[in-house]
Amino acid sequence: MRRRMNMSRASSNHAKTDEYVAYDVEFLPKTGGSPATPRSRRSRRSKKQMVIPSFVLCPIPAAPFASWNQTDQGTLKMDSAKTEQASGSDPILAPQANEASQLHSGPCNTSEERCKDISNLPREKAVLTSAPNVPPSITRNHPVLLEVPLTTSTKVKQLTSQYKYEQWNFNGTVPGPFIRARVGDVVEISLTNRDETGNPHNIDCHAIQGPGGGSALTTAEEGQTKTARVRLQWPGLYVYHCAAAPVPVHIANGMYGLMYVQPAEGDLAPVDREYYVMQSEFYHEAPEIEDNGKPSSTVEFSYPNAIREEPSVVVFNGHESALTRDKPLKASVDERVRIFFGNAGPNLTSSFHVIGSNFEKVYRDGDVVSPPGQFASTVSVPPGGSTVVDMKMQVPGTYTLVDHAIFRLEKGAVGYLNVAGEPRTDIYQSEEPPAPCVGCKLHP
Ligand SMILES: [Cu+2]
Repeated sequence: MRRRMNMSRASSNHAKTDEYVAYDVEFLPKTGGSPATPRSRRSRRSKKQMVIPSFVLCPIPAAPFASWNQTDQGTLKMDSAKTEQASGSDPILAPQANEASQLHSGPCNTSEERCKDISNLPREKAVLTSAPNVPPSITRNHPVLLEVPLTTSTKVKQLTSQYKYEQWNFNGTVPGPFIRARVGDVVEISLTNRDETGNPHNIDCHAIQGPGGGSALTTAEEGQTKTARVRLQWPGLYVYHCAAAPVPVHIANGMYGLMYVQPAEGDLAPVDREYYVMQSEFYHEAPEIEDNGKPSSTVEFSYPNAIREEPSVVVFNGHESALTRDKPLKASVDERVRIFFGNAGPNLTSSFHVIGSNFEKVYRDGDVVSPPGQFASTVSVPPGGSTVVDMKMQVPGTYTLVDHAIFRLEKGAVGYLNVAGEPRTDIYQSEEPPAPCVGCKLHP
């Protein structure tokens, strides 16, 4: 079943009808089933019926490259025949003069000329890494057209030691790939939707300036590829996520990742190791009882639990054992470790802490321009937010990544950083050998 809904009629706040375009309500299932898990194969088997409130529909106007003029009534009206030239930018954060000349090699007064200008940039393929790995620092001193191919699909993964869950993903992983770029780059995002359940997907990146953060340009139906070019103007660590309707469901199912935009000049000081860690929650129903009378090993998304903000699972890097059994972080004594940390939420604020260490530097909110905080122990990271922390590892052993809202440990929010090296009895000693408590998840 395919229905179109005019958003101006969907909300009483939108009095006029011609300022908003029609939207496909693609999440509605073809043949009954749960609207909260659109066109999911598992959802079609579910007996539960859920209703999505109208506020989760995506209110993002289309055609963001066109001009939008304010009417006498104060609403926005699209004028596709006109575009405006970019206004002046901050000389500290923007590309330097020689780089700017590469971006704008001549008069650039129309959209067509600006596009031509972008196409003159040298092309480069982005190095994309899956968590916990981070692409190497960018050393070039000029902007490029940076190719970022993204593919969306679904995959049933072992979410906890008990349950599997069908995650929705970018490039086959949750979280999606770490994207590293540089201020001045024009990122060419090509989003190919290979989700066989029929859901549309897109990308809203918090580094992107423009309506919807790129989502209106990249919404791709099953089998489609959508391409957008976006100029990165400001440095920082930014969350990206899918923003196809219903947005909360796409995020809750795993569609998010991080983009780090290096400053054009003066990137963060080099460290020995850089890691990518992303916290998120999953909301699932109790397992259904199979025909054999046993509970299913696969659980399904729970809209009621999500709207009550009561997650079943809180994890780092997409599943319970991502940073414990599967791939603990590693370092050696005297090394500096940097963690690019993101919180996808969708609901909980993280109190990120590494037990036994201390953040020698903390770039709060992913702000790498302001002076960092120093020697902080716990940093608050909201949903959709990020932070960068640097640690100097001094004593060998296992350090534990947690959300210091510590009961979340029982929901899976734990990761390990194993540090090798010689003991440092000058700063950490006892006459007794270390004796971690039995069964402790925090101090293995
Ligand atoms: Cu999506």
